[in-house]
Amino acid sequence: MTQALPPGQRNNATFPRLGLAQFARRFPGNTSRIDLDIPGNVEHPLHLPDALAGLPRIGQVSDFHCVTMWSHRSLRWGGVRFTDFYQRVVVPRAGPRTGATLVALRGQDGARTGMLLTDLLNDDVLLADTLDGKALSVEHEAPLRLIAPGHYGYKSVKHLCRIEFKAEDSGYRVSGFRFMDHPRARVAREERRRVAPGWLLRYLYRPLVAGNIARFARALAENEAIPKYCP
Ligand SMILES: Nc1nc2c(c(=O)[nH]1)N[C@H]1C(S)=C(S)[C@@H](COP(=O)(O)O)O[C@H]1N2
Ligand SMILES: [Mo]
Repeated sequence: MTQALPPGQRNNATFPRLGLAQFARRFPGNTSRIDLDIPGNVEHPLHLPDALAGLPRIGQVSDFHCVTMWSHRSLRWGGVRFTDFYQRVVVPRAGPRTGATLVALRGQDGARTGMLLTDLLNDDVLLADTLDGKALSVEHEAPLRLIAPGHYGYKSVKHLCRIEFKAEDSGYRVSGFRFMDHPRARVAREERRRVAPGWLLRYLYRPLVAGNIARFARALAENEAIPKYCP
């Protein structure tokens, strides 16, 4: 659902490609088939080719909030609710062990973060494979991304390829510095990072955004200029 802008956020007319600088030039190797690995604290680790096949699909309009202060409103995603994927695939087939309530997420570009299972089971958290009715592009997330609208954008892992279940006290590795990842990162509470109050970080991020957006756009344009040979 589209709502008023949360604290500290500003409206951004476009939806730029973005992330930590080290991911600007990393692109997913597989953009056609949705393959997911489900390892960790489960009875049966799974490798799922075509992981969303047969699951109920939904469309959702939601706002996207990057921790560096910009928000883009009313994105039209399509995909499968994480909670449906969890109840219909993970529980019966992987069998998460008692206490596996932390989830480490990984993208094909190597990006990593984690979320609490209870946050992932919110109704508005999606495994999204379409935007505006079209298959996801390399620009934004192909072939699959997480969408967690109530959490800062760095939880919405692009090119999602691994969902690992862990015990809550075991922690997870993050991209970049640990202090830059908040375990929950709820937008409404301005949980931008693990340290420092969210409002203080506003002044740190604001000057960095334009340069980072330009870096990601340049990397994408250069990647698109490379001829791709199909066997
Ligand atoms: N795999 C991966 N996921 C990622 C990132 C990334 O660099 N790699 N960046 C995160 C950040 S900081 C943001 S704001 C959003 C940006 O998504 P977009 O490029 O589709 O706008 O993706 C998030 N998920
Ligand atoms: Mo971000």
